[in-house]
Amino acid sequence: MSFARLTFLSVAALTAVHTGLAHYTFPDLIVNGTVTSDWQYVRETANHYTNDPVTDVTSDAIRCYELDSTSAGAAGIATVPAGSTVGFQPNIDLYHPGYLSAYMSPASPAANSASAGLDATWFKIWEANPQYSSETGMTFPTQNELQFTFTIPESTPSGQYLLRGEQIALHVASSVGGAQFYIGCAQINVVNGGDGTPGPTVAFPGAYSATDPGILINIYALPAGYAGYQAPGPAVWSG
Ligand SMILES: *[C@@H]1O[C@H](CO)[C@@H](O)[C@H](O)[C@H]1NC(C)=O
Ligand SMILES: [Cu+2]
Repeated sequence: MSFARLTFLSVAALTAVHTGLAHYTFPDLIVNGTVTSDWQYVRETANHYTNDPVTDVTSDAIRCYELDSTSAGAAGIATVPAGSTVGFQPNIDLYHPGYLSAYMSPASPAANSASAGLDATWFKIWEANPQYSSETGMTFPTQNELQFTFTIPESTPSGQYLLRGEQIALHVASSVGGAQFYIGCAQINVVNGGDGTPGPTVAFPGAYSATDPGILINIYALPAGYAGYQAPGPAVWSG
C-alpha cells in the first residue's frame, strides 16, 4: 500500500468520525430558480428535529419518511412546468459521500393526499453516481454542496405527482443496514407536460434490497478489479 493511499484512508476514517452526527433533511424544494421555504412543498419528515437517516429499506419510511399522517395535507402543491429544473436544498451541506437520485410517482387523488404513491408507481428521473477509477478511487457527486438539481423530463404527462429526492450515504455502508437514506418528497403539479410513458416503475418499500451492491458497499476497501458503482433501483426514465 502506497503512502498516498494510506493518507487517503486515514483522512477518510477521520472524516467519518468527525461527521458522524452530520445528518440532514431535505426541507426545501427548488423550483423556478427559487429555494422555497422549509416544508412548504416537501412533506415534513420524521427526522425534522434529529436529522437521522432511514436505514431499513423494507420500512414504509423509505418512501417519503413523513412525520405523521398529517404531513401530506400540511404541505402545499407546487406548480412545475415540464422540462424545467427543480431540486432540493438540505438544511446543511451534503457532508456524506453517496449516491443521489430523484423519483416521481403520479399522485391520486392528489399530491397532498396521504394515499398517493403507495403502489408500484415510482419511476426514476435522475441519478448521480459515484465515479470510480483505479487511479483516484471513488469520487462522490455533490459532496459538501448545498443543493442538488435536475430536470423534470419534458414528456412527463401533466398532472399531480410526488417528487422524491434521495441521497444514499455510503460512509458506513459496509454492513447490512449501514447505508443511510436521506429522503424528501415534494408535492408538485406538472403543467405543460407531454405524452411520454414513464417507467419502469417500482414501489417503496420494494425497490431496494439491503444487499444491493450499491447499498452494501465498503467504499474504503473496494475489491480488486472493481468495475464501478452499480446504482440500486430501476433505470432512469429520460422522457
Ligand atoms: C413556476 O413558474 C410557472 C410559470 O412558468 C408558474 O406557473 C408556477 O406557479 C411557478 N411555480 C412556483 C412554485 O412558483
Ligand atoms: Cu449523517
